[in-house]
Amino acid sequence: MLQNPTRGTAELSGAKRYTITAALPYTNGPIHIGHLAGVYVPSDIYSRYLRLQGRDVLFVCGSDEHGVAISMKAKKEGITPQEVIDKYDGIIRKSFSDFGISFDNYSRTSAKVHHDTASEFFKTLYEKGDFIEEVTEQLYDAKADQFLADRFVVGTCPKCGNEEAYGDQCEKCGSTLNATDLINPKSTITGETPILKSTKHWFLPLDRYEDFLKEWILVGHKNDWKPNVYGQVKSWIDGGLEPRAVTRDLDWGIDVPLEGAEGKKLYVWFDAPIGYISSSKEWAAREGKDWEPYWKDQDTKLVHFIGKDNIVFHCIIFPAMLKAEGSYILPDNVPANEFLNLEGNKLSTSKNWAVWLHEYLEEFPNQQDVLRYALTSNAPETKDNDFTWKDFQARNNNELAAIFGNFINRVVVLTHKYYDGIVPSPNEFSEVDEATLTELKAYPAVISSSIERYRFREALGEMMNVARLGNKYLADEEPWKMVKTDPARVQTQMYVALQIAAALRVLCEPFLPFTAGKLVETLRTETLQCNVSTTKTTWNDVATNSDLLPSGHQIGKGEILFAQIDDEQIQKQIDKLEATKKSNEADSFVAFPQKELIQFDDFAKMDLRVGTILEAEKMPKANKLLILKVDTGIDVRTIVSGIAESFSPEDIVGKRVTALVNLAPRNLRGVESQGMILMTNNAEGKLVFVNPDADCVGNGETIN
Ligand code: B3M
Ligand code: ZN
Repeated sequence: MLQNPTRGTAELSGAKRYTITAALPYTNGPIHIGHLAGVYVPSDIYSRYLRLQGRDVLFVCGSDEHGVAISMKAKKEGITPQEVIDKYDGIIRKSFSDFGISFDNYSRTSAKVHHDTASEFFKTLYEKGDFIEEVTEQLYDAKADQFLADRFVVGTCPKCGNEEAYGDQCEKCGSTLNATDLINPKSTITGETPILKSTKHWFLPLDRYEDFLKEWILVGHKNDWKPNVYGQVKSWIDGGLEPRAVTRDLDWGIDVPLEGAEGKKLYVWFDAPIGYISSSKEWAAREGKDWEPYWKDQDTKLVHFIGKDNIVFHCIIFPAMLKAEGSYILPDNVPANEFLNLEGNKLSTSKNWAVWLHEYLEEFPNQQDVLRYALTSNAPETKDNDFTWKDFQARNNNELAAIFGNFINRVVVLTHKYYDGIVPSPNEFSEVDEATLTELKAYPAVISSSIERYRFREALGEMMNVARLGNKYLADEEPWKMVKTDPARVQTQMYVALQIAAALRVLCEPFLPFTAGKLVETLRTETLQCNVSTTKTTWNDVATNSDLLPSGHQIGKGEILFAQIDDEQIQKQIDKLEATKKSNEADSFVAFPQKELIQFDDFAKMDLRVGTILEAEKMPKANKLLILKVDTGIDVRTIVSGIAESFSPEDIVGKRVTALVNLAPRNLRGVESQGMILMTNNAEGKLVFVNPDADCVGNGETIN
């Protein structure tokens, strides 16, 4: 709750316009909650908020359709890269639009405008002499007849020891790498160890930008960039920067626009960030605007929303490219988020450990705002966080429904009950009324202050405090108790409560746009003239206008904003993940390689008998061993078997087994074991008995 209304001193920057970018998703799979929480919801909150402030905003994104991630997916699915990008570009676009991510433009890097823009950019740098052209030895897969760049090669990161680092980056420590830096590299195409082969490439000499980067980031942004971002960048700069190849020997991507570079493509991380610029150009062409001020005017504030694995590209490589080109502005901030986990494990597209947005909407139709809310409340702003279905349920039931929905519902129902839905005229305000309205007016600045410092969880909490303020006001005032005895007082109370509802409709919009839309209908605020220049109430109207819903205004009936989510719905999602976990465990089982050949005589030496387990008990002080009494058909003997972690004694008494009876006896913890029970692993990797009771019985011929 607002303790100190003066803390809402948002230092609004003096920018004339804002260019906001959200990381371009690779079109090699659909979008999941990690993407939404890390990048798209925060950037959307920020953009919507600025628009409500009346600022000039350009919010762009697009599909990242080049790079090895796409080629690999195409190989895996047996389709062309073009088919891959068309499929996922469609799915991703739909998810963004379904979740209300309010891009001004969503482009694709396969678009002509992007190929042209990226080629031009490269040529400009080339002509200015900003590249080093060099023949070097690069990793090459002789079997696949291909150079191994980026995700085509994995190996051990020389910086942190992660064994699954890619040829261009270690996702664990965030370092950028050259493929030849990897220890123990392996081709992801064939599994082969690569050889070295000479090839010509163009390198961006990052070392030449060290001084500029130090001055610009380490000095200039020491206090306003998030500590996680600043810290990472500082450690790379302090560690020394090296030239980075910006071209590749690949067959999918943008052609290197130079003579003598046939067959070579631009490195995906060279072209992808330029995608922000080409998306802006596409927008400008459609809207009849000029894109250049959004990228070149010093009065523009450029903000990149990304996940932490993209920091180096947005804080070092892209700025160095922009600086080299010379006519562009640099990002004012790069508020990268940490990662979101799911039920305690890392989100993973390949392991299907994810909540996919398109699947979520099948299970929770029209409940986009619930997910947006749950993800923002728990956003990984300063550290990795965990999404759990139980938390999601609690956020909906105990917060959205119990606080926000409950307040709006009470106000709307009572207004209809007492006044047929017409906002009553207030009488004299009490001290409580005055204090409540004053507190309400302070909230826009409080929430602004959090949003402008990229603290979206905090901002969301303050927005919910407005609903709490409303609930508390109604609970303390209890208009329902005095409506008969003091109707004049109730008019004032309901008027105050309606002002809080109208403020919420504006203040919730960045976070809960669908709910805001419903409130526009319920409160019919679009019919009001609160601000001279617009028919829509803006952010600042909440702070300055005492009469957001004037007396005499007719409101609508409304609907329940947030339905309860019951245990059964949640259990279904938990079960689904449990099933994924089981299937992953089965898939990750790797069969032992075959042992070396033996001769028939070796095999014939074994005396195998079908036996029955008569008794079984645990070996004292041994976790793995069971002592079995086995009837082998020739005698009853003791066999010690290392199966105690997979079977309990009571489950196996009476079981028929295959026993090797002529194995030399061995003493195991003081018990003589006279043979061995045959066991093996089934397809799921579980230990099973070699079962003599097969359904299929042979025809009696001897095998020889
Ligand atoms: N596609 C990486 C990613 O999805 C990349 C972002 C590009 S932003 C210019 O993590
Ligand atoms: Zn690493």
